[in-house]
Amino acid sequence: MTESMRVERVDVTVNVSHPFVGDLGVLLRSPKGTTSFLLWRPAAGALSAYGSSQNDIHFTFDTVLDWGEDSVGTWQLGVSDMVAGDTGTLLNWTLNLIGAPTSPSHTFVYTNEYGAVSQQEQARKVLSDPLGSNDTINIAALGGDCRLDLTGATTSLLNDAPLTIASGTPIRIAIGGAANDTIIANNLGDTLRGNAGNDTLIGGGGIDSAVYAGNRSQFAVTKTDAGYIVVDNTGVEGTDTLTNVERLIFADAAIALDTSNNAGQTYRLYQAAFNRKPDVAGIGWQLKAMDAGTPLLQMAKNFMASAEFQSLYGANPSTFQFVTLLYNNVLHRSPQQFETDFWMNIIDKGVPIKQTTAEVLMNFSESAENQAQVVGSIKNGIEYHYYSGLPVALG
Ligand SMILES: [Ca+2]
Ligand SMILES: [Ca+2]
Repeated sequence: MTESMRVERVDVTVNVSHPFVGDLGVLLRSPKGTTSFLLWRPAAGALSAYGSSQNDIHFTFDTVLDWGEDSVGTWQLGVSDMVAGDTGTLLNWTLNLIGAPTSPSHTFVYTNEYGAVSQQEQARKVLSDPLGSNDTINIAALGGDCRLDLTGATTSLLNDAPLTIASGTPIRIAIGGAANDTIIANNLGDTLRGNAGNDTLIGGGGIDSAVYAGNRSQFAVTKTDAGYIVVDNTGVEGTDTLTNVERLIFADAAIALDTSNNAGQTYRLYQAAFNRKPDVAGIGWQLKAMDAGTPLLQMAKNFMASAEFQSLYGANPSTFQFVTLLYNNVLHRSPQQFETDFWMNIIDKGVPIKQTTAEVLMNFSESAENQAQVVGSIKNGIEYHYYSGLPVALG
């Protein structure tokens, strides 16, 4: 299922030919993993060990166990025959999802009037949007120092007026004001824009980005023990202090700071698979997929299927050739005999453990030897092309 909706009820029509349905169980598994038992050995129980002797099932079941789940992903139907003897066939089945459109995103804009208005209308002092998604809070019009705690753990301040952002409000984008702001991200992976002033941007879980209006060349980025200091040399966007922020997005370039995690792994895999530095467009695309949850192993498989990989390794190399080329291309040396023997045993014989060639490529990529070769190139961040929009996983 590729279309997104918030599921309320699921109707499943099943058409099974079987001479003894009392043997059968039918269950549905949602993309999130919820299992609904639609049918379980009908009429079997205290009165009958065998269950119903009726023929065939052609019936529409419904379940509400998936209420509130997103529809996107693979829905699986399982039919099991728990008694030997009679056999049957699943002729066909259909799935009908009943629900509501996925919750919309909202933008909450605050101005300098908030203080006076919230004094008169107490309800305005709480920002809550439990049914929203990918919300934005925009305080760009505010002139005083502000504090935004997107987690809701502490009180936010708009100029001097308190605002509580209710825990669970799904803000993904926070836009600061003209003065010195503190913005604390939630765990959704947020985009934080401090705007003018000396801002403190504190990341949370997920991939957090700090966004600047100016070009990369006008900023000085310095690593500290706690994070990074980003100074706008033109003065327009101030001197910002960043903690736990993984990405810097300037008008003309983006820099990934997470060299120990997604960005570093993606860079190393490029270097390992293709024996070259990644191009900014290519790594930007792969990084977006990885941020969306594409596993490194899947990325290794995708890289191995590419024409560029096959031009380096041949379309169908022997295991010996493959391992030798890995040493040449990734580690830039010739393997010793014991090293080729070690990997050939793993790939061909499963000794001491079985690994596929993609797993071996991934292991070379993440090996201490490759990390040491690559660290000099990435320690100050990795430039990539920023593709806008929320991340999408690659299969
Ligand atoms: Ca600011
Ligand atoms: Ca700033």
